[in-house]
Order: sequence, then C-alpha cells, then structure tokens
Amino acid sequence: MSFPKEFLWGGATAANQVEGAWNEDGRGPAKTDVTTGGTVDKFRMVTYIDKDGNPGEVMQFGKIPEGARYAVLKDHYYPNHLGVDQYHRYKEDIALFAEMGFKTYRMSISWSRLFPNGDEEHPNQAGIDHYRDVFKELRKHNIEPLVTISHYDDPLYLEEHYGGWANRQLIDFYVRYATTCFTEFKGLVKYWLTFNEINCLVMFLGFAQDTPDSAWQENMQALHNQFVASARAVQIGHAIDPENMIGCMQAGMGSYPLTCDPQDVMKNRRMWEVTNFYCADVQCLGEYPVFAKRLWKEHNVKLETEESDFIDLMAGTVDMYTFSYYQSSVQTTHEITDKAAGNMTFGAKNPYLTYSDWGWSMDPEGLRYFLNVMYDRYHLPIIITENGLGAYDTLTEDKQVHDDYRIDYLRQHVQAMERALEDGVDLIGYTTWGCIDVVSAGTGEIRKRYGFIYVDVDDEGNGTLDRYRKDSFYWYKKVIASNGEDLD
Ligand code: BGP
Repeated sequence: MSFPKEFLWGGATAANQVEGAWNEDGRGPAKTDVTTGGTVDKFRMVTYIDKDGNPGEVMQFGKIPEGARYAVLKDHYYPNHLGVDQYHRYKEDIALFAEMGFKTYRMSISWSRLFPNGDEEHPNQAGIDHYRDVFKELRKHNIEPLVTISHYDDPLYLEEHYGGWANRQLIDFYVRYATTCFTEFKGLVKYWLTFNEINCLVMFLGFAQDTPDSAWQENMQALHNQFVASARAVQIGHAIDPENMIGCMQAGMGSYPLTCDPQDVMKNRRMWEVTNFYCADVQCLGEYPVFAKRLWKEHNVKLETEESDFIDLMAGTVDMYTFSYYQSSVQTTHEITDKAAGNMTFGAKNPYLTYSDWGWSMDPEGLRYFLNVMYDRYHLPIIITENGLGAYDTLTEDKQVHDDYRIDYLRQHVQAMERALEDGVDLIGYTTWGCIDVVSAGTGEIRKRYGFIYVDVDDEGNGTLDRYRKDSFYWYKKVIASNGEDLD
C-alpha cells in the first residue's frame, strides 16, 4: 500500500534542544538552562544555590532544598545554552530541510522567549518577531510548520514563584501564551500540539517501583491542570482560526507481557492504562477513563478541580493524536534476571529485539501494533511526531557520515507504517526526531545523534557548528521524493 498523496514527511526538534541563544533578545531561563550534561549511565543534574549561599546540585527531576534558588554555576557546562545554535542558523537549517524535500518541520516555541517569566501581561516582541521570521522562512520553502507550544521548557520563574504545574494559576498563564501564539501566527501555522509527551508526568510513576503517593498526587494534579489548559487552548485555537488542526502529543510506550501468565497479562494491561491511555483518553475523548478512579484511590490522589474543568475537557478535545515512538518494554510479575538497562528503559529485556547503545529496544513491529491500538481507540488522524535512532556517528576526514545503521532503523519503521496503513490506520504524517543533531533531552549529550544532518560540536560545546549531510540525508530525500516507495 502506498502512502497518501499529501503525507506529511518531515523532521522534528524542540527549541530548548536546538536553539541555544538561551539569554538573548529578552528570553528568560527555563529549567533546561540550569541542567548539566549527563551520559548513558550518569544522570543530568540541576544546579542551585542554597539558602546559605552554597552551590549544590540535585538529580534531574529531583527537588532542590527548601529555600534554595536555581542557579547557573561557574564550573558547570549547560549544553542547552548553545544547543546547535539554530536560533542564529535557522535559514541554513531550513534550506537543508528543503533540500531533503520536507513537507513539514516540527519545532517548538520557547515559552520564555515570548513570556520571559511566564506570567507577564504582554509578550516580548523580539520573541514574536523571531518565530514569525522562522515560519515565513519555512513557508518560503513550502514547508508546513508543525508547532509544539510547550516542549520541556516552561519558564523557570513559574517553577520558582508558583511551584510549577501543581498550581492552577499556570492554566491562565499557559492560555495567555497559547492565545498569543494562535493570534500572532495566524495564517502562518495551522498544525499545533499543546504539550509534548504530556504523559511523561505519569508514565514514570507507573514504571518506578514504590513511588510515594505524594508524587502521584503532585503529578496527577499537575496533569489535570495541563489537561484543562490544553482543552482551553484547543477551544481558543479553533475560535481564532477554524483551519487550526490541534493535537495532543504522547510518549508512545507500548509494552508486552513477558509470559502468558494471566498475572503478567494484567500487569501489562495496567501499564498501558497508566502510560498510554490515562492522558490520551482525556485529551481525545474529553473525559477521564473509567480506570482513573481506581488509580486515584490506589494512590490516595485527591484532585482539586472546578466544575467548569469538565465542560472544558469535553469541549476542547483534540483534532489529531500524535506520539513519539522509540521503544517498547516488557512487563512481568515474575522474578527477572535479564533486565533492560539504559537511560529511560524499564522492565525485562525482550529476547526478540535488539537494543541501541543507550539501551533502547528497537521494535518496528511494535510501532505497527501501537498505531493499530491507538487508531482503534480514538479514530483520529495520527502523526508520528518523533521516531529515530540515537547513535554514535563518526565524521570522516572528508566530512561524511556513513550511518547505514540509522537508515536500517528508519527503513524498518517506515515499512511498519506501511503495514499499519494497510491495516486501515489514518496515518497522515511522520516527523523523525532530531532531523538535525540536537542536545539529548535524557542525557544532555550531543553525541547521542539522531540527525540526517551532522553538527560539528561536542558535549562540551567545542566545534565549528558547521553542518554536514550524512548518508541518511540522501536516503530520506529519496524516500520523500518517491512518497515512501523507494526505501533502498
Ligand atoms: C522525547 C522528547 C524529545 C527527545 C527524544 C529523544 O522524549 O520529546 O525531546 O529528546 O525523546 O530522547 P533523548 O534525547 O533522551 O534521546
């Protein structure tokens, strides 16, 4: 089966991972700006100054001590400060995307470029001008922007002064920000995503053993507030421009039971509920799933809600389901000796799959399976907004990168997409992750490269930042030109 004629082939990035220019033109800091680099087995750290003026650091996603302030410390390196300098080089990058034939480019807006603290009444004009220029440049090359409104870079100020998303006040700040985006970029952007991988807030609770109830309470409250913010943004986005197509964005993490022991099958089912259905049901169907009540009870969660929230959730369902897909996991109630190991990997090892250098399973058929489940459940058009292989690349002396491993990985996933289309899934687009090398979200490394375009920069920020076409660049160009027919 062939791909639909208007299929949106492209690539994806996020502002905090590519832009750099972290403190230019009035941008305020985001959490990523106080986060150091890590490796496959060393966590990224968040740095601070404590109440007595002493510097300190805590694991990413951990809490800084009472009275401490987030801080950029002198003897630390913060990879997101530089990214791959796309803020200054976007024209060059967009020209390369156009050369590959991209139909769409998924990118995000940095909230703190538009609202440096997040709670201002009026936006920073320099931020608006920048993104308008970027969108115009994309349109000049006939590339449709696909824009994530929030991708892991909420203004740091909102965390410090309001306590982050557990505080309902953030709903209004987000709605103001999203409204500004819809208004200012009307006519330039029509594909929007409200929150990147919104389910990450609950997914890790499900994977980790013995997560305290307080963490479930905080994250589920934060999620409720994000659901309401998203639903209100969807309604406003539609009112401002009925052409707008607004989607949710989920981390797609399929899983399998290790054995046919019914206990394993049930455990696996519970994992799908927490990981893949809890958030997507609210955003796609407009209400919490039946199992939510059981989950809240199990973890003593008492949500603070308002009556109007539920009206908003129903009125603000999304127009499309989108997700990232990298790997699958295995669930069991039995003792396991062979565990999956790596950053962001959990559960038992799957003997039928191979694993990347970062320990992520490679499972193209799992993509087909996931697409089937989600289309069956939501009946919405689907875009795979992230997929790809993070790998070590070598730039040869004559400035080439022979990344046949990446081509293999992508080819198998495109073939799985074809099979899903045959199954009847309404798949309308595919944006591979990190189409140009980016700073890794999980480890802060640059050397975990995903791109078709190699960027000459290392994990300490050394390098020319020059861009080079990898072998996969020419391969993807062929794939797009043939609309998925030529995968050799
Ligand atoms: C997703 C994020 C992206 C991206 C990707 C790859 O979770 O939405 O921002 O970074 O994962 O992950 P990593 O960068 O850890 O390899």
